[in-house]
Amino acid sequence: MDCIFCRIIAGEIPSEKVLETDEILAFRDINPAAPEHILIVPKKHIQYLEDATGSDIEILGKLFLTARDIAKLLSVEKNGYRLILNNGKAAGQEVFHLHLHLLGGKESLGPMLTR
Ligand code: DGP
Repeated sequence: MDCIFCRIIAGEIPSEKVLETDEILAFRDINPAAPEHILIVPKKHIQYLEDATGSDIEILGKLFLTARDIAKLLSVEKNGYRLILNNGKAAGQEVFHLHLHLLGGKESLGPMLTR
């Protein structure tokens, strides 16, 4: 298995878990960009959004609902938080296993990178 997130999900590499369900594992990013920086990862290996199919609609929805639950768990939902999905090289995707980043825990997360 050469996917680092698959190895974390399998328990071969330790991680600081925040929430786990049958289908999703959420754990702290090793290199946090904010006080709360959580990676929300489907246990199913999906490399890019382009690889997701109609049968993945439920898991994609659950990623967002889990992000919402984690925001509440970490008490960042009132101040606000940012969700990021880096898809592909130009976006800086480093781990080729689809995941959401949840960033929060500071007053301002800064401007969004839209250009
Ligand atoms: P991305 O650029 O969206 O593919 O982000 C991948 C993130 O994964 C990056 O912020 C660092 C994090 N990461 C990489 N390897 C590990 C690891 O072994 N453990 C944890 N907790 N995070 C990792």
